[in-house]
Amino acid sequence: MRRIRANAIAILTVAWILGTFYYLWQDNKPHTSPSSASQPRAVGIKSHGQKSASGRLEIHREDRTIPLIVTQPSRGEGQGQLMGTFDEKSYLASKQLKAGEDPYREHAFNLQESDRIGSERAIRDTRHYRCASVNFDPDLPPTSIIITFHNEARSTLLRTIKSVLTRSPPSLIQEIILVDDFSSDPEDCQLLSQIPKVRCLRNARREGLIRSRVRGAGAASATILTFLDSHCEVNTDWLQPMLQRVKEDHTRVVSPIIDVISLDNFAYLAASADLRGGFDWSLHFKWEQIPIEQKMARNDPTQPIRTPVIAGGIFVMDKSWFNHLGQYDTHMDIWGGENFELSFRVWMCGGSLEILPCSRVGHVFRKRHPYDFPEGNALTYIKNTRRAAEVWMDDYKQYYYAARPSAQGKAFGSIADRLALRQRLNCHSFRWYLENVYPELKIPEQEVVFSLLKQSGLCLESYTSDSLGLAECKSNIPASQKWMLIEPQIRQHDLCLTITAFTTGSKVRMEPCSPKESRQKWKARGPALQHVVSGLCLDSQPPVGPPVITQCRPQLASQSWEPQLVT
Ligand code: LR7
Ligand code: MN
Repeated sequence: MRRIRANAIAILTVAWILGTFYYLWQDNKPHTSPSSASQPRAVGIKSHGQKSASGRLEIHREDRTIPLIVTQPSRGEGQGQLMGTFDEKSYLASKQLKAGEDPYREHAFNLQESDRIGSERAIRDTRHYRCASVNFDPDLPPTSIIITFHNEARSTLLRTIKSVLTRSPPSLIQEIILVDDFSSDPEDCQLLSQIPKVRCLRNARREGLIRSRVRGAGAASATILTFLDSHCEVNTDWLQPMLQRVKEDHTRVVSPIIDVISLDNFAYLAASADLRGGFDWSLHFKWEQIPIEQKMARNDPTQPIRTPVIAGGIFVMDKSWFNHLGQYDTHMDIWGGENFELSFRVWMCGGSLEILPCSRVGHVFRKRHPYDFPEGNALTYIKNTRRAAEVWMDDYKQYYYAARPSAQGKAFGSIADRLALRQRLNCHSFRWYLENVYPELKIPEQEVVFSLLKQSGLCLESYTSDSLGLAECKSNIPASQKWMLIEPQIRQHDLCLTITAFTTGSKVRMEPCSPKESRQKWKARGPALQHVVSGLCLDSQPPVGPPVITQCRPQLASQSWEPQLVT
């Protein structure tokens, strides 16, 4: 009897243990990739990090259980092979923080923490669990990784490089090109070239990230370029989804979801998978929710997300497509604006931009720039964004100037070569971009100001499109006497004051407005209205029949047009 009881207890115990294992295995299944099924799990935190409109980082946390996947060096590559003769300890030791030194001072993040956590650590696989079962072509093309930096901390730079080497299939990394943008210590870069595949280019003077990237891209030997900031940490299988999309269509420019590495404690936090890149009219980048219709249509969370703009620092692009589209605007300095210029150009000239949710890369978001801007931060940002607006935004640039009045009158250099590029590539208009790529960007309500155009007590009036002339100013002002003076156009609804030829004596009539029509461009010259291209002025002579354009003599009564606001 006792034996039977003992047996029963033993059987029950075994069944309980098996049951517990089965339960755990079931629970584990949907979250865990086949390669990581044997890895430990732990409680983690899911968070959403984004830069707010004010440029501050906002982190929203939501406690949740997420599998911890310890990402190991790729199979077959030992540490020794990966790092070659590079001596990590001495590289890091020579730049240790001194006792009592402010750990945020030099890099605007907590250097002490970055140094402490080491160059290699376990981070959570922050992808949706379905990403682990997505398949990629076995023959994806290798890529050149380009990292530009100016006075980056050694520990963050090394972590960026090491995570690339340990978390990418080695065959896909052709090389890592470091462009040292004239950092104070040339050894920051030089010593790293002891790591196999790592090359170091040093600028002879400070160029800024835009020209540095162009230099790096020029030196790249792979057919695909991958750009990274110098304080990143790539996550499990980050590279394959991006190479796959670019391999399938070389005009795609793709970005990962950019996870947040805390600038205080260097915790790796998952960003929301429902965000895309957007901006406001002042050309300030912001993360925004995917529009609700698109969100509803997304039944597969591994699908790419179309994005109007990319954040700028982390993306993959075919090298010949990068060259074909004109690389970057190399007249942009130091930092800022190049992501808009590239994004507008890619969309408007035949490509597309996507964020791939199955690719995750962590980035240390900071609240201030830790480096100097030789021309000043504000002026540089204005110069760069003004160039982007002037080349790509057509008449919509007026909203940029309205949102950033300080940009008016600031020098931005010649844009002739970029305009020629746009012409040569036969790119779409900015209006096309707004209608097809970013219809959610609200066009500001135009403050319509009407004005009378008075001459010797009479008012300019349009009767029909062909018939204009001076008439008695009516107290109950008719639409035919109200003019909108929106430089360079003189409008009535969608009709514009248009010259019929460029020679003196040519008649003036009303024609449908078109932003490109040079016959409709006017500017004020004293009391006169001068046609920009011909240089001739609006003249009410002959008094009968439509006005004409004649040699400018603003002192003539027949060329004097006094605007009077209609209130
Ligand atoms: O003079 C310089 N030379 C450089 O090489 C100044 C900077 N740099 C390097 C710098 O070391 C870093 O590697 O350029 C890179 C970007 O500079 P950060 O990290 O100081 O700026 P950021 O993270 O705010 O930059 C974001 O916006 C920039 C606009 O010009 C670039 O597009 C950055 O690449 C971009 N970073 C990202 O998109 C990562 C995600 C952040 C967001 C949003
Ligand atoms: Mn950065």
